[in-house]
Amino acid sequence: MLNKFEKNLYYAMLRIRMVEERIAELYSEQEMRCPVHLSIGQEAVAVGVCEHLQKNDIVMSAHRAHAHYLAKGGDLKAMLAELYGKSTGCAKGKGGSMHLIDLENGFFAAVPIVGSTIPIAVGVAWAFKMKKSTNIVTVFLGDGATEEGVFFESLDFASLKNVPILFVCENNFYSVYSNLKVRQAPQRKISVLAESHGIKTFTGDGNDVQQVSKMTREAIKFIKNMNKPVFIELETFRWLEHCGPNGDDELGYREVGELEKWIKKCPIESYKNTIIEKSIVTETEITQMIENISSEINDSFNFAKESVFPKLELLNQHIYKD
Ligand SMILES: Cc1ncc(C[n+]2csc(CCOP(=O)(O)OP(=O)(O)O)c2C)c(N)n1
Ligand SMILES: [Mg+2]
Repeated sequence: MLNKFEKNLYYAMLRIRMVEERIAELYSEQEMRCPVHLSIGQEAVAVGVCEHLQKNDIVMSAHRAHAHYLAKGGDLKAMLAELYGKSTGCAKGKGGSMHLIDLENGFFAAVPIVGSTIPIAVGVAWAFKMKKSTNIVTVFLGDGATEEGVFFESLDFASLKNVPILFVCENNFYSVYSNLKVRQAPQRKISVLAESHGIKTFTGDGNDVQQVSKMTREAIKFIKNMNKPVFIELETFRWLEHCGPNGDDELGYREVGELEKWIKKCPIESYKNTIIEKSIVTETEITQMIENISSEINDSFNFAKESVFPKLELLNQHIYKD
C-alpha cells in the first residue's frame, strides 16, 4: 500500500491517544484500581522509535509505559484487563499499569522503580551479543531516571561491552512536580552524559514523529553496523497530571503558558496536517481510522470488564521463577 509507513505512524499515535483518553474517561468509575501514568502528548516518541523495531527486538519501559507497550505491538485487551486487575491481564491481573509485559511481541517488562529497567535492558542486550543475535534492545527512560546512579553504571557497561542497545530518554522536563531546573545543574546536559561514556548520541524534537523516526532509523543502522550502543534524547511534554486521569495545571508547578505551548505542538495534530497536505492520507481515511480504533477500544474494554478476577489460590504464584 502506498505510504503505508507514514499512515502507520499516524494510526499508531492516534490509537495510543484514543486508548489513553478512554482510560482517563472511565477511571472515575473506580473499576481500574491501579495508578495510571498517561503519556498523552508524548506519543511520537514511542511510535517513531517502535515502528523501526522487529518483533523479536526487545523493549523495556518504566511507570509511564502504555504508549511503549502499544507501539511495540503489545496486546491491547491484555493491557486493559491488567488495568482492571483481571486474570486475563498481561501480568495475570497482579501487576497493574506499571507492570506491563508481552513477551510474544517483544515487550519484556515495565517496572515502576525509576531507573531499574536500564541495567536489565543492558543485560538483555549483552545476552543478545553473547548469543550472536541480530536483535537489539530499546529502553525508554525519563529525564528523572538520569539522576539515578544505575543510569551511569549502565551507560558505562553498555559502552565497555559494546552491546546492541538503544537508550531513548523522553525528556519531558519534569519528575513529578519538579522541573529540571531545580533538579539538575544548568550545565548538565543529559545527552552529553551519554556522550562522555563514549556513546553515540542524537538529540531532537520528540513531538515530531518524522524526526524521531529518521533518527531511530539512523541509530539502529549504527547499532547494527558498528556493534555499539546509541543514546537518543527527545524533548516532549506530558499534558496531564504525573499520575492519574486529570489535568493539574492549576497547581502552578509549571510555568504559565508552558502547557498551552506544548498543546499547540501536539504530535498527532501536527503530523496529521503534514500528511493531509502531502496527500498521504485523506480526511475520509482518517474518519475511517477513528471508527476502526473506537470499535477495537470498545471490544477491548468490554473484554477487560467482563473478564474474571484472579483466583485467591493464585495469590502466591508467579512471584518467583520456578
Ligand atoms: C527509585 C524511585 N524513586 C522515586 C520514585 C517515585 N517516582 C515515580 S515516577 C517519578 C518521576 C520520574 O520522572 P521521569 O523519569 O522524568 O519520568 P516521567 O514521569 O516524567 O515520565 C518518581 C520520582 C520511584 N518510583 N522510584
Ligand atoms: Mg520526566
